[in-house]
Amino acid sequence: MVQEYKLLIGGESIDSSTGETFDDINPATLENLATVQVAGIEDVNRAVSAAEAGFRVWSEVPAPGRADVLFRAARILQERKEDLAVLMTEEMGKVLPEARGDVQEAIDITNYAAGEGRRMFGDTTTSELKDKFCMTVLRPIGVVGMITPWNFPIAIPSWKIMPALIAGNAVVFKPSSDTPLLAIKLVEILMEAGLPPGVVNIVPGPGGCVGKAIVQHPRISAVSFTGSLDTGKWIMEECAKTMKRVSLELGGKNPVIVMDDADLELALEGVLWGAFGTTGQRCTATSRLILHEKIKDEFIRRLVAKTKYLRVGNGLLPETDIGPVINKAQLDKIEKYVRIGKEEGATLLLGGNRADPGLPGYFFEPTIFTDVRQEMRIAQEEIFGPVLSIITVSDLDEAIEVANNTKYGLSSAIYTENIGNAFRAIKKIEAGITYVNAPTIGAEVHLPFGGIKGTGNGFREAGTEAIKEFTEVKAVYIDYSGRLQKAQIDIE
Ligand code: UN1
Repeated sequence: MVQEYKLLIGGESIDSSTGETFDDINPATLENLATVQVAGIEDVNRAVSAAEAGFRVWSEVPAPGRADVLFRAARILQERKEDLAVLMTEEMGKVLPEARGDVQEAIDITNYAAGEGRRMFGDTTTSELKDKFCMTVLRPIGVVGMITPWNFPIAIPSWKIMPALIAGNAVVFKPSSDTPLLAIKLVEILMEAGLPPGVVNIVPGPGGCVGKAIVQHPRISAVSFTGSLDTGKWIMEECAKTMKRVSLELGGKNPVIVMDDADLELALEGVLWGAFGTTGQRCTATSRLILHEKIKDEFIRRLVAKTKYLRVGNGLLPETDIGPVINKAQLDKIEKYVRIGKEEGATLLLGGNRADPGLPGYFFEPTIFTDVRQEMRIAQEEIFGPVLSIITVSDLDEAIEVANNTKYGLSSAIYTENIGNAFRAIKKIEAGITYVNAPTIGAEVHLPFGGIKGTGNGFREAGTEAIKEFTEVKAVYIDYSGRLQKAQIDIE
């Protein structure tokens, strides 16, 4: 018997108004893990009302008290890490060690955000007038809408929810329909840790209905979204109509530059992990390899040899390196890009086909194209699968020019043993993240995460920046002179 999950609104599991459900499918085995009720517009309204009630209670809890709830939640996440990781591999497909990493990232951001409960500093500063005190304080925004993807089923919701909570906000949360279970487990853990009812509410369902209702809701004050550039643009336009704050994280076309002075073995390991880890389904995945011409032939030969050893299969098996892609639509999209790459004249060096590990799920071979020119679609568009495009350059300036020739700007990396090259890349690459001698994936939770150009709209997640994402700053002036003092006029 497959379990049916209801909506979580006002601290209770309640039936949706639509009477519809969707299946939660294991992408490796195509087994149905659960059915989940689909929320409707009426349910989003109910969730917003519950969140408003939750906000009134939660925003009055002193921040260190809010932190206690988060610290407890982090402990429960830690206790259930293995169970959650196994469930994640079943629900989303990533290999078990990576699923453990995803849960660990949630634990880390929960602890980090909880720590902010005793920080969340404002500034004190001087005044141009006598006996006047000036400072800033942070206030919560109110009810925040969150729309999250499937590729980090617990880490990305945690990046958004935990900082929002420590700052005193309430949440209406639409998880990806590919990974609703991990989202539900996360919110259940928060409630078990003592989160008052209504502070986080879950409304699963399609973006076109539930996501839209969140984005357009007049009583939601901010939206935080991770997903595609097109959807992000639409959300930003819609949020303008109700003057919502919106923070966007919209993917990338992340380059790694390998210079002729690089430690090639180190670079090989980094490229393999960056391109094919998580089956290439990270916003930060390495999708363009920019190779210095002097080491090109040798590097490609060694890369192809190593990639051939990667085993595609069920992420629960210890021998698997690459799990399935998330669903049929994604598999079709990857196939389409392989076709496009061939038509554009790139050379398919390896892979390019569906893989068959003896399971009915959605598997694709690790795929490498070379002779890629920077204007080709496979060098410009986000594929979100195990496909790597190699572009050859003759020096660092050209490498940086190629790296920057994209509408995105999330992650980037350079492999070099030359400190000058490293610093020039740090200075010139247009991206929110640059790694030196490390792959494009692997951001840590206490640093800001996000990007420029088509990747985002200026906000950053994680780190202290996350507090800015979910707070309003107020300037406070306290005049204790006992008389009217006019700024800009009564100055001495
Ligand atoms: C994402 O792919 O959207 O830096 C997030 C990384 C992970 C997070 C990726 N810590 O690759």
